[in-house]
Amino acid sequence: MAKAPARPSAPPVPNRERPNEPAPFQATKEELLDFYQHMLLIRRFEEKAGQLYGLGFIGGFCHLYIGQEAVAVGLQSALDGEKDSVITGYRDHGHMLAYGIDPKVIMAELTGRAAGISKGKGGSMHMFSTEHKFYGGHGIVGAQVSLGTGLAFKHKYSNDGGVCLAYFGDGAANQGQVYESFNMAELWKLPIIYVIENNQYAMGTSVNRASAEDQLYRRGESFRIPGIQVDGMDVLACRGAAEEALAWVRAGKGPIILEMKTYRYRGHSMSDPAKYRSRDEVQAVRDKSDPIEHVKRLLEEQGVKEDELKSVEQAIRKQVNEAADFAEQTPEPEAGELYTDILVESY
Ligand SMILES: Cc1ncc(C[n+]2csc(CCOP(=O)(O)OP(=O)(O)O)c2C)c(N)n1
Ligand SMILES: [Mg+2]
Repeated sequence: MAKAPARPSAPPVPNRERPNEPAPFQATKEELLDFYQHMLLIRRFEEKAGQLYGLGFIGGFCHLYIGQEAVAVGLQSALDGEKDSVITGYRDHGHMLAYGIDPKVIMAELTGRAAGISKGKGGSMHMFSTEHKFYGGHGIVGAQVSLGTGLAFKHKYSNDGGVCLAYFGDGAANQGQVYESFNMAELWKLPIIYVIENNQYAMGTSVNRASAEDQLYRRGESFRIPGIQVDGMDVLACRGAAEEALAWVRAGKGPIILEMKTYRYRGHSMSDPAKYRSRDEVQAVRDKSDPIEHVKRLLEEQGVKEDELKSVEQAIRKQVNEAADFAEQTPEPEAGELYTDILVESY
């Protein structure tokens, strides 16, 4: 067979600028305490939500964020609340709590009450707070990536200086619309941080079984989008990475990917029997890298006494119990609410 003529060699790839390797955030004692409080609030809130689900107070789906607390708390603590927007999937309670939104209105949303943040009509997966520029809460895997790209387009179009933080999972990272969004975002240098919360599983499928390229921070390479892999169990590493990514995007350099290596301790949702991994696997992660224990140790090293940490814990338990009582007692929406907040048009 005749040999194919040699192809002209490809032009050399020009040196492209890379983001700096993020340094861990240097937190003051007050900042560390603040991280600790937010993460512990998410943990206790989610435990309580799990209990209320078991008691039948919460219907439908309920996906808990236990184990992943450092990601939302670390990243969102770096945002400018006046300008920046956030969007995520259905595992969204933690992202709302990280904003400091009242746990009462989040819990009341879970129990489908009129006082809930989406008037009791969204439930666990569809929480919104436009006041905080938090655009959901989405049940369709990967949908938030293209919607988030739209939010970033809006930031750029109206020149408002904002950046969108679009979270999605390791499973969602295999969806087609993610890559259409990447292409457009890089082409138009949109101000967006794509945050892949790699919690190692998409329902019952481990990332290694589902992903040909399991180093997810590299998923933007063919679109020239840089990526950084981050220890998502370390809130200081998360915050440090957020600072670096925000500096990149705010400088007009376009999108960036953060792959947060994390782990979910509970099942995919409350109805997951979790037969695809062993208890030992979960326990080993808890023992070795629990994000809250990590910060607790740092606080102790800074001289914070056990009593002080105990009183933080007590205050949070009280806050969560009050949220649960409120969510059980406050009324359900009026039937007439079925006809509000809906779009009726012909196309
Ligand atoms: C388009 C679409 N396909 C499938 C599903 C069903 N589904 C819900 S969650 C999920 C797994 C997603 O996993 P991942 O992106 O890793 O997020 P995690 O649940 O781990 O946070 C799937 C397949 C869905 N909701 N939407
Ligand atoms: Mg996952």
